[in-house]
Amino acid sequence: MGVLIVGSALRLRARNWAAVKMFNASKTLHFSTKPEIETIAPLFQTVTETPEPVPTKITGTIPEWIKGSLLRNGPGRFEFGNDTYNHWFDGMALMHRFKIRDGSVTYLSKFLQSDSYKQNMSANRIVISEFGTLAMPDPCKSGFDRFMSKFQLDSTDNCNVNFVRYNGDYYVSTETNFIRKVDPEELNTLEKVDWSQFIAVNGATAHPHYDPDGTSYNMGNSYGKQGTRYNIIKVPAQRSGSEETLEGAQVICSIEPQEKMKPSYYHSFGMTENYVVFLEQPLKLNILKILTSQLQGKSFLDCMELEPKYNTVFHVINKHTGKAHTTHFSSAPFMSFHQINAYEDQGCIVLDICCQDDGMAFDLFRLQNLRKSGQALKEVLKQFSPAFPRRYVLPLVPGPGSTQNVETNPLNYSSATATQLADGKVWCTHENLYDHALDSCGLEFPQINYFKYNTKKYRFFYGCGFQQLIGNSLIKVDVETKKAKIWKETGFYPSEPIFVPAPQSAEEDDGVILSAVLTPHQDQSTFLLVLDAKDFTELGRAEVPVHIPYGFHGIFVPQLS
Ligand SMILES: *[C@@H]1O[C@H](CO)[C@@H](O)[C@H](O)[C@H]1NC(C)=O
Ligand SMILES: *[C@@H]1O[C@H](CO)[C@@H](O)[C@H](O)[C@H]1NC(C)=O
Ligand SMILES: CC(=O)N[C@H]1CO[C@H](CO)[C@@H](O)[C@@H]1O
Ligand SMILES: [Fe+2]
Repeated sequence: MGVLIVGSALRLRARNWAAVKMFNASKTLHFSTKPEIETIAPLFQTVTETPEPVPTKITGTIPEWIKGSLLRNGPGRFEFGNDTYNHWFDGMALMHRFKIRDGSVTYLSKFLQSDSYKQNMSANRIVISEFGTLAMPDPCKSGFDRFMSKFQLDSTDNCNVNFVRYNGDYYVSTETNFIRKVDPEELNTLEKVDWSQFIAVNGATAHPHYDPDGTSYNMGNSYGKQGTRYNIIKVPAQRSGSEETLEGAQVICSIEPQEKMKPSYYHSFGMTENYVVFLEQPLKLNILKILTSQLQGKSFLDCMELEPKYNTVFHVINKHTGKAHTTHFSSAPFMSFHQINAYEDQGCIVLDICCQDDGMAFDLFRLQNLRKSGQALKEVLKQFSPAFPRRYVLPLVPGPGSTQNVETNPLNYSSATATQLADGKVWCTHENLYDHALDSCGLEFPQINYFKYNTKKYRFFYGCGFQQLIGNSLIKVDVETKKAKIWKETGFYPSEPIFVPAPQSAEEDDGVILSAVLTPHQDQSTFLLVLDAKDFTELGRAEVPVHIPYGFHGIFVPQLS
């Protein structure tokens, strides 16, 4: 099997950019041994919404104790009139609800009524720039003026990435300064909220973290007079009764980028009980290019650059004091979109993340690539390098000062290294959190038993195996044994797995995994899959009578009554 041949080459895993080349070469081999690759184009086509709940056909059993809704977000419309978006990330936000009760499931979906969506609808063309698509410029304002006030030229409120919580309220989010409040029951669009009206940031990630009491943490850039800063944001668990959205939001720490005009792109960050861990990675936003982008006809995507001359730097910030830890931690350059979990143990931070040695992934996800078939699709797939789960260990207690290099990782269960160099800086190498089963697909969209094990020492994470640009398997990994359990069905593409704990669950993996499983085949059905999280066997599925485009992230909202 081609997969196994590639396997051994991948074990060498890229520690530097030279190794990446080898890695790509080996993948060519892998795909050329496969006979046919099916097109996933139908998973990137515009659909109509299903605003009234529709019943689903159940096979097997959906446990009666599951009470609540799986809410998912992702693009659902890719053109207006004769204008089409260029990039998958640009599609108009379509929100999905799989409501589970008494062993049955209903489905509904609604387009986010964002200003971006409504303006397009009425103009019948694309009027708001999205990530990879630049709308025609408004000649009345110079790009520079707008940039200084709002960073993005025409900042979008097309919040198509995730569902998030601030102050106890639900929002949908992308990465701009705008988030949209939504009603998690009916998926109606509520207030448009601008981060920059509350604190000095010009955006925030779609992956906040939550303390057990509901306090939210996030990160966002600011582009003020002092130059670019990375900021750590904290939002209280509840509003004090006032109607003000984002009430009490504050910036608890501001970090200066390595290079002022080239801050790094980041999509998420790590959080332990007491610290935030921020990866400053070599995927950079070129501010000068952004400033002149309208003149040059470039979108935000075109202003991102991979700069492998920079190492990846780990910033550790105390959540309570807002102070940065004094040790300088870095590693060979890599990129990460999603962190898996992070915790403190024996004076160290253990950081588990999905890592990529090739930062060009964004470009691959242009719609024209995703909609290819046959040989043309094979050519695109050759450029795709999966993300792999890795562990880094950052010891917070400095080692003894020495003129020699000293190994400072005290954890006997991790082969990650943290070498204190003569200048006091710490150089990190990772431990792989996977065995051969993941060699050909890697793992993305990582999830854990979040509310019990986030910031805690834990054993299991879940995710999608990515083999054809999108997830085509579901995976459970045991971080102690590195063994994986895999669910896969030919012709079906599962989305991000969400763990829902069983009532009074004692063990970490006592619960179910929910995943919306999609198909490009018109004669087959989308379904909500329910797996036993322990052994990864199917408990049941609910077939949905409509086709759904491939999306990003979601959450499970328990039913309160
Ligand atoms: C789309 O393009 C066609 C052909 O050029 C043109 O006739 C039509 O008016 C255009 N539609 C819109 C909504 O601009
Ligand atoms: C690893 O360290 C822990 C804590 O220090 C200790 O309890 C355990 O016995 C050690 N295990 C091995 C295999 O050395
Ligand atoms: C492509 C498309 O559906 N365009 C719509 C945009 O909005 C106008 C006005 O609401 C509609 O007439 C178009 O059909
Ligand atoms: Fe994400």
